Order: sequence, then structure tokens, then C-alpha cells
Amino acid sequence: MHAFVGIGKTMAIDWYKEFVDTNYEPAKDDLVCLYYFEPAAGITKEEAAGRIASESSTGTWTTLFTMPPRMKKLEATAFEFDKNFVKIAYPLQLWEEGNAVQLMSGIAGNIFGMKALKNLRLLDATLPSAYLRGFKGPHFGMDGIRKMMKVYGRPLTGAVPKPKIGFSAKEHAEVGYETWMGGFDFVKDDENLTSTSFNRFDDRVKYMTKLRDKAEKETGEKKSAFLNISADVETMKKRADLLAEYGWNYAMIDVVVAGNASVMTMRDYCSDLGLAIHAHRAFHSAFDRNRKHGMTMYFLAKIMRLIGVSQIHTGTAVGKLTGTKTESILLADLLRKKKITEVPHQCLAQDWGSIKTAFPVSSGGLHPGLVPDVLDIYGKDLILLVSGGIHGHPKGTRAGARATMQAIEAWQDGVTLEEKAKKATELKEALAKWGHYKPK
Ligand code: CAP
Ligand code: MG
Repeated sequence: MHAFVGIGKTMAIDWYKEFVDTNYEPAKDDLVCLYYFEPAAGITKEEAAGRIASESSTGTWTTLFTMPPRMKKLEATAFEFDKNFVKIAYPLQLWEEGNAVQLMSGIAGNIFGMKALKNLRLLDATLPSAYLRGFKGPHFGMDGIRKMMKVYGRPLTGAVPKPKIGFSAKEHAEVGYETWMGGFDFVKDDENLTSTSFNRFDDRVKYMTKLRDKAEKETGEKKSAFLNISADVETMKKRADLLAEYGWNYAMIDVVVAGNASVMTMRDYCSDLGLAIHAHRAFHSAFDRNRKHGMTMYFLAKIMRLIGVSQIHTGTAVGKLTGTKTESILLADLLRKKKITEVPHQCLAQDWGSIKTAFPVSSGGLHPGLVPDVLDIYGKDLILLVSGGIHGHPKGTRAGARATMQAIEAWQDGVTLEEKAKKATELKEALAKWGHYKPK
């Protein structure tokens, strides 16, 4: 504690150490966070952790003239230190029921900018059942989605028309039609395609509906799409209305850039319309890529399951974007399981109670030759998106989708792609172009 000798008496300047107690045992209802932290030069670990706990709960930088007696009970406590990791417990009363915006402002707010910290990363938080009660979670769950799509025993498949932006609404729908006809379940908008002058959302919905109906009729299969409604909330509502009106069962939102508040609003709005939510995570690498600072994708995915998206991107490990196999496995478990056990320094225990499951989505730089690698990581409960990797097939989109479905069959039957390719022409052609190439 720092002190300053003022007029006649010594007053403590700060009270950060009050927020550290290694004998503290978290209560059942405490929300417990796991942080990685590096103190700045001249600051001890205890001083640094005290600052994290203080600034993320009730504290300020200096001692105060008045303190209501209740304050002590609302303070967070840094209670467990292990190397550069610390666990901090927060009393439940600190948190507003059902408000994922407020939670982030506390445990992922000002603390990232404190001068006393060189680095700080929020890895995970255990959300107690009393806190979960404020949220509805996913409307459908994985079972509900499978029922809706009538697809069992294999991953659900989808593709983004590529180039990612530039097609007219009509051209976009035509690429979508080829994708569906090749055996895929979904066509997905790209994250930066919403409603541009050359491809208006309303036009796209209308063209896509026509060709979806045609593809469904011709294949006898359920076909769907993740059409990107991302915008201000009022516009998103109008776009969701239009999707429901045209018989769609999904809406897509760029959840990180749209923000927790709008995802919370749209979760309920979409549920009322019978729409599942596909969550794209564009922007996540801005805060999760630096392993020492920011927030993990793991915690972002946890918040999104809590709010209630139906599925969220969780990486490929072998594709074009960063992310490891271990991360993808942990993320998949987080979304698909009811109970999670702690993995030291990575994630905390979590019991999801009655909150439903959500699908992981693997996307980015995939092609048929990488399908077995991805399925070895995720298993069958996955939304698999292969985009450039179908449209770049030597015989075009439909053949590319077929090749991907053949690669899935090979994985299911436990045979190599090369073996399967002997009797699967499209897969053979895909392998001739890409082999097992891992893009960078
Ligand atoms: C994939 C994708 C996705 C990324 C996002 C793209 O296309 O549509 O946005 O997968 O990454 O534009 O890159 P390709 P993540 O299959 O053609 O690469 O899922 O890691 O958030
Ligand atoms: Mg994209």
C-alpha cells in the first residue's frame, strides 16, 4: 500500500491489496475468472492482481472518504496464483441478470489498459448456475438444427460464393444453386456482404428463395442459407422479418462487430420468427491473436452460447487462418457439451445446466483434401464450410461440392481419400489440383 504524509497525518493512497486473499474460497454463486497477467516493471504480482480485481469490480485508484458497509461484500478477490495465472472471484450481486454487456464491461473492460500491467488476457470465466438463469441460450440446440435440416449422422455442409463480394444478387443465387445441387445443405453470405448497391439484401433473398425451392424440389432435400443481416438493430429486424416471410430458417450475424447488445436483442427476435443464428466471428483476431493480451476466442464463444447463437466459427487448425488443433477441440467441447472440466491455464469448469448446445463451424481455406483432418478434430457434429475449395474445383462449384461430400463419405467409411477417389471422379479431380495442401 502506498502512503502519503499529508497535513499532520499519514493516509494510505491506495487499497488494492484489499482485493487479494489467497485463503479465500469461492462461494458456489461466485463468478470466477481466469486471467494470464504480466505485471509492469516494479509491480509485484500481488499488486498487479489486486488492481485487476479492484478495477473490474468496485475499486478505484485511491482510498475513499466514505465507504458504505456493503462494499466489502461486493469486492472481487484474487485468490489463486499459479505462475502468471490468477483466478479472481466475483460476487454474483455485482452482475445484472441477463446482461452480457455489463459483464464484459467488468471482467473485460478497463483492466486491459492499466499501466501496472504489461499484459493481461482473459482466458475464461466459470458462470455459476444462478447467473446462467438470466439467459436463454440457443433456441434450437444441435438436435433442433438437425431435425430442422433433416440431416443426421454426418456434418452439415455449406459454402460461401466466392469471390466473397461482387456478384449481383442473381449471380449469387445461381452459385448458391450449384452449391446445393452438389449436395451441400447451406449457402452462406460472406461477412462483408450485407446489402450493397450491386447486391441488395432483399433482391438476394428473393432470388435465393426461388432457387432454394427449385433445388429442394430437384433433390428432395432440405436446403437453407445463412444470409447476412448484419447492420443496425432496426435494419436487422427488418431483414429477419423478410427471411421469415420467405420461409428461411436461419439468419447470419457478424456477432463481434455487431456487439453483444444487438446479438442479445436479435436472439429473441430471431427465435420468435423461428430463425436460428449463424454467428460469424470477424474481428476476433484483433483481440485473441496475441497470446499474452486481450481475450480468448474461447470466452467469446462462451458468451455467444450463453446469449444463444446456434453456431459459431471455431477454426480449422489446417486451413488459411490462425488457430491450433487444441483450441478447436476445446471450443467444440465448450459448445457441444453440458459439462466442461477445467484444463489448467486454458479453461475453467462449466456446467451449462439447461442451456442448449451450439454447433462449431469450421471454415477458412478448406478443400476436399483437408476434410479428413478437420473431421478427425471435430467428429460429425459440425458445420463444415468449404468455399474457395469447391468453387476452385477444375469442373466448377457443383463438382467441388460433390467432391467434398465424397471426402466426408470416405472419412465415415474409414477409407483414404485416394482409395475413395478410385470410384469418385470429382474427388479425384479435386485431389489432382490440391492434394492435401495446407493454405497460408
Ligand atoms: C471462408 C471465409 C470465412 C472464414 C472466417 C472467408 O472462405 O468465408 O469468412 O473462414 O474465418 O472469407 O475466408 P474460404 P473463421 O473457405 O474460401 O477460405 O472461420 O476462422 O472465423
Ligand atoms: Mg468469409
